[in-house]
Amino acid sequence: TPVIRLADYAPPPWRVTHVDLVFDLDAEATQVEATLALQPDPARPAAPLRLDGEDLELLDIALDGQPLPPARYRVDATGLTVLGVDAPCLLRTRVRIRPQTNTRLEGLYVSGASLMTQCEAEGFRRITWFVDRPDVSAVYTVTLRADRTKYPVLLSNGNPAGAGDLDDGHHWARFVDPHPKPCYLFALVAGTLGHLSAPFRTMDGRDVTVRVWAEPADVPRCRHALESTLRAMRWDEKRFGRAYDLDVFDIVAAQDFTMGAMENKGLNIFNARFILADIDTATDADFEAIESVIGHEYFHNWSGNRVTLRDWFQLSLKEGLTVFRDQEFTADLHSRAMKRIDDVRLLKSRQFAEDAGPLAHPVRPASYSEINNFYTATVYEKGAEIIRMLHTLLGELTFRRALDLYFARHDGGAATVEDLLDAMREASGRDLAQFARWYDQAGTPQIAVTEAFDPATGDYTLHLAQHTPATPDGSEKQPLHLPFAFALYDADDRRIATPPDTDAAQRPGLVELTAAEHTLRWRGLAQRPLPAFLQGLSAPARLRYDYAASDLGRLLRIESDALVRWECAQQLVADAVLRGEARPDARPALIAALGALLADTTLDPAFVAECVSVADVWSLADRCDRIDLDLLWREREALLDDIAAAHADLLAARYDALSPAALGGLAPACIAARQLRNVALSLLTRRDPSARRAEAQFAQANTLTDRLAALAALLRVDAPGAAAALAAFRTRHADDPLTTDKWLTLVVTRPQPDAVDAVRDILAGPLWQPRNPNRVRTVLGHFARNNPVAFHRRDGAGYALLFDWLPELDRINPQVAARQLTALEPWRRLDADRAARIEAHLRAFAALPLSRDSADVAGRLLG
Ligand code: B3K
Ligand code: ZN
Repeated sequence: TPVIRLADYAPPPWRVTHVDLVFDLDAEATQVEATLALQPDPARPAAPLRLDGEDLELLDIALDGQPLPPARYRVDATGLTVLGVDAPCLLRTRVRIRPQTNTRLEGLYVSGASLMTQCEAEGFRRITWFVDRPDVSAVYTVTLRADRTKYPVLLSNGNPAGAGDLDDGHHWARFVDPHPKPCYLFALVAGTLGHLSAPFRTMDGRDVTVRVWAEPADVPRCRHALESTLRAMRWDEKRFGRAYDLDVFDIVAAQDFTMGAMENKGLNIFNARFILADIDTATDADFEAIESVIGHEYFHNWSGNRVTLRDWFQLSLKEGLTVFRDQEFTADLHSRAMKRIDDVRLLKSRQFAEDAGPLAHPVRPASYSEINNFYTATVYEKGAEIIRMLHTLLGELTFRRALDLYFARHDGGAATVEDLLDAMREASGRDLAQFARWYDQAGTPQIAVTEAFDPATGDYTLHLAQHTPATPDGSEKQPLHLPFAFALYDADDRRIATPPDTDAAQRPGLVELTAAEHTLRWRGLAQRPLPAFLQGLSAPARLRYDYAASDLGRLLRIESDALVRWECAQQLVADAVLRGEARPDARPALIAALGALLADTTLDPAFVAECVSVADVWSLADRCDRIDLDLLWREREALLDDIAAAHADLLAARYDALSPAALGGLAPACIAARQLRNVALSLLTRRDPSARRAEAQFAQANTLTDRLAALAALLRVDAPGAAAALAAFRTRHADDPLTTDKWLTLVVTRPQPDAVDAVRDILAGPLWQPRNPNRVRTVLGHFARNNPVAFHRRDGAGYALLFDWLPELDRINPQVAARQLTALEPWRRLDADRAARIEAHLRAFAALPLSRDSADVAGRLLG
């Protein structure tokens, strides 16, 4: 397959400036008439006119109003070439496309009774011939025509510009989008949909109608999404000075959607799971995720749409920046400390692992064969960390000025990472040349800290050495420019304010590392201080510093930064599980620290819950060169048993005391209470084979959060009431696909080897819907990622289930299939037996005729 390289970028030889689209919509066969105003690049007048197009059936074609004879054009599998044109012209094509058979869910497809589109990254070429690249922006006029009964609601980007009836039961609606946009932001929706709406007046006085659309039965569950949208619109005005720019803003829920959501201009289309919520069908985490994804897609209106990308290599320019913006949105509205812990957990469990494995790539990759495989934790989450470091280096005010400059300068244009860094440099006067390496160098830097203390002189030195391990691209690693936050505590737990002597640039509590090594030196300290590093995770780096267990316990008590406190708990857990013999004091220190946290009712229960939740096996495995899965699982289970035993009374007391709040509604205090109470329940149930508490909670639960937590606890210990509870849950929610996915998740992640049989039964039954991405992610994705005991069963029965389905899934939806493969990322570090089984499957799979998506991932996994 051809490899596309960043170094080969060239501007488009032809541009489209205006687009007029007329759709005759029908699930079976839709006709698309496209009139494109085309302009050659004056610098390259002789370049052939080549348009991208896939799976299009040509009906007719005309140039400047004249039918084009066959000798003047050529159609092949990837596009259309028009011969003999070298001046601005109008090209009109009419094609037939088939939404019903479009199982890839790229381009125009059917979900339920609706028609809808997904064009990013390269789906528009499955709708009509076009210059399908992000640096070609055009103004669109779109006319939709469809059967009025089947498709009463018609939506597209921009402002409504007329609607009416046609003969024979059809109707039409027209939309004009005044903002030039690349075709990946095109969208249309046609269906029988209901909506909730609210008015919004922007800070510059524009009246906007905001609407959230869903299938009629689901409309009551759109309230939270609508309110989240209004919050996001207001917040972006306040925090970033960004206002909305159309008269309508529509968001549509789709049950069949390959990703989470899509920021199409003025018409966001969402996976229904990031829209639909009520207290009975969505968990507390779902509510928060919905608000965050709504924010994310809305924030793209500036970071992505008004300023878009020059090419797909710049993907993180919109994604990293927009993730940073959505993280700040949640942090400003809720608990900043808890949000950071959540984000760092995701970064470390997904992105650090990706950066350390066969799929590692720079935030801005140098090449790709399938761009859809680069919507990764690295591009998104590490990309957001890069923006966060810029925010740290520049400070809020300068950072905001830099972003204002970036938006003003590139509004309506297609930008690069350099453009963003230039704005940051100009607004701050800082040299960011070395900082730019973050975009092009793969791998997570490690910062090894060693210390020396001389009691005679009170001299204390910290030696900081950064090193980025090798990645599959074999590139040589350079030192990175990174903000390194730190604190020293004296014997009375007070922070030492004296700045160190160092050659590194510094400000209070932070040094900027630029060289491979730096030394920080203090003089005349009374005792060896206790250091804390990387507060708030000031850089996406791994810290190597050999803390004594007692110091971790102390830091967990005294440190002001919640993230570092949480990291101390994580380190104690890792030491107890992975280095139990070398570190016999880690376990008692952890248990004591957790006891102190559980006993302290002045702390945010959500924070205590985060500290008491023991990291999953993959997060622990991330710290190991070789992964002994069986040992990891056993040791982790033993630790959980020890914690449960040591704190049985405390956990029960907290459980009971938190119950009134936990049974309240959706207020933050109630959510936090449920979080800690459910961690307590899970531990308490380990010691109570009859699982009475879990059964009672299941029966009394008035939230999905509590019902699911109780059910999970019952299943984990195979409690006598587990089967009945599982059946009751199923009956209660049988009609709703999203809640059915929750139920299936519990079934496929039940940590018992015979969960394989349950997965096999599901795959043979009516709940298995391989064309629905959510269902595939639920059944195979959760099984492969979150059930190490069953999926990685020694006899290979788990792997066989995945690979039985992958070839078919790849024919249905390549993006979804390729994504499932990434669950095998750590395979080479597993024991020889497991690795050999997986390798055999991977090789057999890679030998099949595959999509570009799956061939690419399988190839890179095999290295
Ligand atoms: N930009 C979309 C993702 C599109 C994925 C294409 N395979 C959602 C987002 O990040 O906002
Ligand atoms: Zn995004």
